[in-house]
Amino acid sequence: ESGITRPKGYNVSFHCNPEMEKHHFGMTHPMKPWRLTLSKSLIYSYGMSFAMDNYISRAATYEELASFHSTDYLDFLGTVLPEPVPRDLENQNPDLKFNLGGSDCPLFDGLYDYCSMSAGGALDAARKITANQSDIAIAWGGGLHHAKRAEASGFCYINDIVIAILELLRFYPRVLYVDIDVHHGDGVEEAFFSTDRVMTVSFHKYDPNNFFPGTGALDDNGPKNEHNPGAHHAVNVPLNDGITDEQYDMLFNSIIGKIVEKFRPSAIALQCGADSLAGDRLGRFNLQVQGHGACVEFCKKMGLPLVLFGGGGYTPRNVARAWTYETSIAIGCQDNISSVLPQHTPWRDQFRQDTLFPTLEQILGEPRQNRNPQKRLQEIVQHVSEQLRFVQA
Ligand code: V1P
Ligand code: CA
Ligand code: ZN
Repeated sequence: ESGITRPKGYNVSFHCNPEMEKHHFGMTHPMKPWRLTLSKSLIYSYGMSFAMDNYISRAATYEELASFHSTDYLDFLGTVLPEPVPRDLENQNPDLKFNLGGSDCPLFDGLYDYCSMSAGGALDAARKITANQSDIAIAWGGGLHHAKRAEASGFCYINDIVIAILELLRFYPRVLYVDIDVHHGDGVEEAFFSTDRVMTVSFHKYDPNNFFPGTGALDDNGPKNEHNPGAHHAVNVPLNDGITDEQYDMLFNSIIGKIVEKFRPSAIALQCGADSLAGDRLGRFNLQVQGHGACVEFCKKMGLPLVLFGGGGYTPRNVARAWTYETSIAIGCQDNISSVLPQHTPWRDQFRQDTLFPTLEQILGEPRQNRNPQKRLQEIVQHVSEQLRFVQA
């Protein structure tokens, strides 16, 4: 009835955990796990579950988390209790252990469960890929790219992406990591700084003084000292406010195209942080659902095993639109779904407009000024091309 059919000989798996979505970071915190429920309900309303293998993912085990994280950190994460009084930005605790308990990474009820469920979904997705049972595996509950080996950072406690890529590396010689969250994918970049088996690419808003996390300059390409094989294997695409679909598409296709040609990855891990969309509560770009989705489409066209992760995204209605459209691209039904939201969509009023593709005007009223001159974007492409001369498959 919906016109959504299962693609023949092509498998998409969808990994989620409804328990994860029930956790709360605190009233004023921008990260809302509920956006996953909203996304899923839109995806199901379109009938897409009939065209994928749907899995309730398990929680990752302690041992699985320890494939990347230090046991000191995991032990502390497993025992900390929620704070009686939530902190605000002015009320920072000076003796935070592992950066836990500040305003960015608060201690909330069920924190350890939330983290292990996020990582469990990402790992399940990676394992469906390595078992050759999925061509694309989707884990919208993952994508928490800032977490470090022994430190929480920027709403991220456990780096599910690093854990999933480590799993991919057991089967594939080279993995390409691509990150379209508006923030720099610093945790994933750092985790693979000393290997040439993972190339990391992050597109992000860059302003060392005024935008989190402040890293990811164009010439930060991995430590070049001590014959590090990982040198030149970190690509950073620093951008300014207001970048548009057209510009982003040009950059993405040209950069990822060149990298796939040179690095010859055996699989792609794509972090689809939806805070790069126009109208995001924390983001600064002018991307629309179409432009964000074009990145997923481009990666799919490379014809390699693909894992899709979530990530940031602080205006839930836009997050749900983007991840729904991107799920349809994974299945290959993007041209068959209606741009009008299904009549029976739960929380339909949350979406304000009844379209999957609101215009910039509908999203923002006045679009954000574009501070990305074409000349600068050309320089970025040029820098990456030169960097790739040091990279070989
Ligand atoms: O700017 C900062 C820190 C706090 N200052 C000491 C510097 N933190 C940011 C963190 C953004 C994290 C993004 C995560 C992701 O990449 C992946 C899931 O999307 C921050 C911001 C901001 N506007 O950048 N924290 C908060 N806002 C915040 C606001 C209200 C309550 C708690 C945190
Ligand atoms: Ca990014
Ligand atoms: Zn982000």
